[in-house]
Amino acid sequence: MIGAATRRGLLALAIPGCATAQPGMVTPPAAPGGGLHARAAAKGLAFGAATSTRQMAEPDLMAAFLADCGLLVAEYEMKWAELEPQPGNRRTRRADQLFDFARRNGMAVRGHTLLWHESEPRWLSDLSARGTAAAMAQHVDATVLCWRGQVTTWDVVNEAVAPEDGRPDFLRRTWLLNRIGPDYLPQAFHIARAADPNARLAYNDFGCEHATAWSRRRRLGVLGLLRGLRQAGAPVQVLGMQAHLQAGQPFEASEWRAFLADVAALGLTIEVTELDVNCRALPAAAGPRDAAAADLVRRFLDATLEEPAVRAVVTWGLTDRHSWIREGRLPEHRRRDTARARPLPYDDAMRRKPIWAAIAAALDAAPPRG
Ligand code: 9MR
Repeated sequence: MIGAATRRGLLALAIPGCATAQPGMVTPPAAPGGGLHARAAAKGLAFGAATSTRQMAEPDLMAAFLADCGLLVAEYEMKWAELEPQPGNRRTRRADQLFDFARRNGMAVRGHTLLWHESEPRWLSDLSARGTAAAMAQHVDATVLCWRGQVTTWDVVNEAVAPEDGRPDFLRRTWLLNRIGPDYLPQAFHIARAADPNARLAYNDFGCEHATAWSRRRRLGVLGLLRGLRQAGAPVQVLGMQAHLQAGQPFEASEWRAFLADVAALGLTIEVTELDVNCRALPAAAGPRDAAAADLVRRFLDATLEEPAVRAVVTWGLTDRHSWIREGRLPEHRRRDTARARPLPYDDAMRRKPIWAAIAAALDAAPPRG
């Protein structure tokens, strides 16, 4: 199926769940040595990417997705504000489309994300402390039950650490924390576990990867949170590391490996969940920029995949055409020149970039999992 779909030229193949081919859309030629998921699977790993119902209307993108991904993550469709814009009025149509696509194409689905301060529905702020706790419990329970048996790993809580918020435990001062207290964290894990005994349950966070004082504080916060969850008997099994890498910032393999070993020593597995590269600090010319971004990805993945507890690599999108970095919502993503961000494995025309080759080479070099 993939071989036919990946011939260069107009995409003539109907991809389930996608619009028909449009003139000018090309698909990448089959990769010698296989797609990224095949290379990952050969080592006992999974490879996948975030995508969205919007992206499913682009056949050339979905052909690459089929060729490279064994794991699908919804970029926004499974977040609380999307699922329950009005209290009690749940809508799952868009997320279900992604599940259908994954099922038809034999892909696993990561659940992203049950609780995240940036995706809380607005109506939550009208609730009392008790109402907030009840709404949280209801949301986690209903969402996990809805796709019970269909999600390999759930990001139960996303980005709960923020040392800059000034708490001694480094927890982020979110609505849930302020209303319920730190106990909202173990509660969420227990509710998710009861709703699906077989899904793996993850804590997911960003900003831990670099050899900077900022990252080091974030790592302390994450380790503290994981230890606290374990002490509370919460069923956390996976640490998701987003890996929004920053070109120009130092990366030290030994320091990063020591952190991963600390996490593994807690009995957790690790998944790379949102890999991409912010190249704002790199020159505008695409050639050198892509080479430097790929070098960072290679060094990061080589160090990461040496840790046997690491089980999956997921990129936050597949093509530069669709990336949150291009949206430029964060000041640190905005370039001083007019060059557009190039954070992902494929370029705008769905040609494989050096980042793709770096991921492929790192997967090929990874020690096999037991
Ligand atoms: O990339 C996602 C963007 O399209 C959405 O509008 C946004 C809000 O749902 O979320 C973005 O994804 C975030 C992810 O869920 C958590 N880590 C940071 C990602 C970038 O903001």
